[in-house]
This record gives sequence, C-alpha cells and structure tokens, in this order.
Amino acid sequence: MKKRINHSLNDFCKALKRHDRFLLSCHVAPEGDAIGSMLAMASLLKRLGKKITLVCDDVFPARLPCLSSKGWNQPHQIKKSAKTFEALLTTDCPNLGRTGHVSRLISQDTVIFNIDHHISNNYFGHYNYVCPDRGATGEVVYDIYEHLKMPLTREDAKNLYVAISTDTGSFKYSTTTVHSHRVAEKLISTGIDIEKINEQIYATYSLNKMQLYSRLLGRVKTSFGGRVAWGEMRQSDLKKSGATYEDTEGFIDFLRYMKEVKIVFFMSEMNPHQVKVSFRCKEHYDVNKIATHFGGGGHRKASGCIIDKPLKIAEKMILAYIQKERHFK
Ligand SMILES: [Mn+2]
Repeated sequence: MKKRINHSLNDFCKALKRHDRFLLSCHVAPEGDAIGSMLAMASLLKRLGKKITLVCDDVFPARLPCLSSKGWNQPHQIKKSAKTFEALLTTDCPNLGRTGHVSRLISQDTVIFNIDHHISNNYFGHYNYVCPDRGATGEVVYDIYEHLKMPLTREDAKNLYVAISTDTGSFKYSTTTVHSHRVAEKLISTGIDIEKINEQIYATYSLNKMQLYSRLLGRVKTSFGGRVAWGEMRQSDLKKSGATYEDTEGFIDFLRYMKEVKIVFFMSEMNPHQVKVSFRCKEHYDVNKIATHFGGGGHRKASGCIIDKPLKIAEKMILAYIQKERHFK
C-alpha cells in the first residue's frame, strides 16, 4: 500500500502527463462543483492529447441545464474492460466509495488521480491534489490550468464558474476566499455571460415547487427565543403540490434567512417511520455534533442524519437534544 500523501501541484501535473487513457469520474448525487470540475478536467486532458471517458454512478441532474451532459456515462453503459483505462481521475470525492460503482471499472493497475477540497479527504489516490482551503474543487482545477498554462475556453470558464458559484453559495459562504474571487475574475474575463448562467442555476423553480414551498413556509416554527427554527415536509405535501423530493433541496436556506436564527433544521418524511434531517447554523454553533448524536454527520455548519421515528417524535428528540446541550441559556 502506497503511503497516503498530498502531492505538490508540480508533481501532480507531471504525473498527469505520463498517462494517456483516462476515466474521469465524480461522486454520486453529483452537483455543480463535482460536474463542472470534471468537465473542465476533461477539456484540459483532451488538449494534452489524452483519451478520456466520463462516468458517474447517477443520471445527469436535470437542474443543471447550464452544464453539458454530452459524453455522460453511467457505469453499466461502459463495456470496455478495466485495462482500457490507464488512469482514473476523480473530482470532488473525499473517498473512492463516493464514486459508487465506478470502482468496478478499474483494476489494481489503474493509477488514481484525486482532485478535491474536502477536509475529510482520505488521500485514496496514487496522486492526490487536495486543497481544503479552497471553497470549491473548481478552484483547485483552476490552479491546475494555471500551472499548465492552459488557456481557458469560454466553456471551461463556464464549467468552473458553475462549480465555484454553487459550492460557495454564490460567493456567500465562509469558505469563500480572496482566491475564489480572483479565480472568478479570470473566468468572467473570458466573456462568459454570468447573468444567463446564474439564471440557469438559480431561477429554475417550477410552479409545483413554489406551491410546495408555500406549504412548507406556512409551517415553519421557532423556539429558544427565535434562535432555533425548523420545518418539515410530509409525504402528503409532495402529493398535494405535485412537486418532487428533489424540489425540497435548498428549502433549508429559507430558514437560515431568518434574522435571529442560529440553528435550523429541516425534516423530510421518507416514510411514516423514517425522517431525513438536515441541519445548518451560523456563527460558532456546531451542527455536526447534533447530527453525529443521531448517527449522521457532516461539517460544522452543514450536517444531516436519518432518524428512524415518525416526524413528531423526531422533532421532539432533536429539540430535547438542543435543550440538553444548553446551546441556549
Ligand atoms: Mn465541492
């Protein structure tokens, strides 16, 4: 077993040049950063004369029409043998397991390249370029472009802009740095239409989704003097609004927009005996601790868990835990 280390940008790029046939992958449930970074790396490798194949163990998300789904494969669509690929390059994956069934397409001889920004990355690659101080994997990919002096096409710039904008919450999260903005400057300088891109990313709600949100907003509750806010989605809300489960993604942000709030959570009823919970917080609060208590996990400011109880009981358990931990006097 090779020692797990992070490589310098120079060593990582030199190693990239030594291989020719690449399989590129990102994580399951792919989002803007995973896909935008993968597409930008595909473009770079092609221009270095490499053969590339894209694979992801999921369908291309319909909510990202600004990114190209051209050449997107799921593992079962790839008939070639593992020997076809000399190398696997992953973007935005903290561990190899996050690629799902992609690992079945490679052999022990496959050289793995790991590009990421998660602090939890376990350096699973033979070559790792992991930068936890970057707000998005897209920023890490930009550094690779710059190091190799590879000019950015508008398509590359768009892919990286989507990656960085989505992962930094439109340059609002605490992970946003001077570097994020410097990279954005370079991307926008290529002449990409950021008004159009931002509309394609964010102005995507259907009327059904609006009607779902109106139901959910009507039931938002607060406690601890307004410092904790929460909401819930019942299965009947989906039926009545005609929205899908995916439409609830992002609803938790509305809770965070409340002025006094410090900790928020959103409960989705998966079935009458199971609830999926997401947590977010502001300032010094730590919702990773709450999610971990209930068998889940995540980051300090964003976490989640699954509680095998009905909605009402899960709600009581979470509030009791927040009370017990004396988050608020
Ligand atoms: Mn990311």
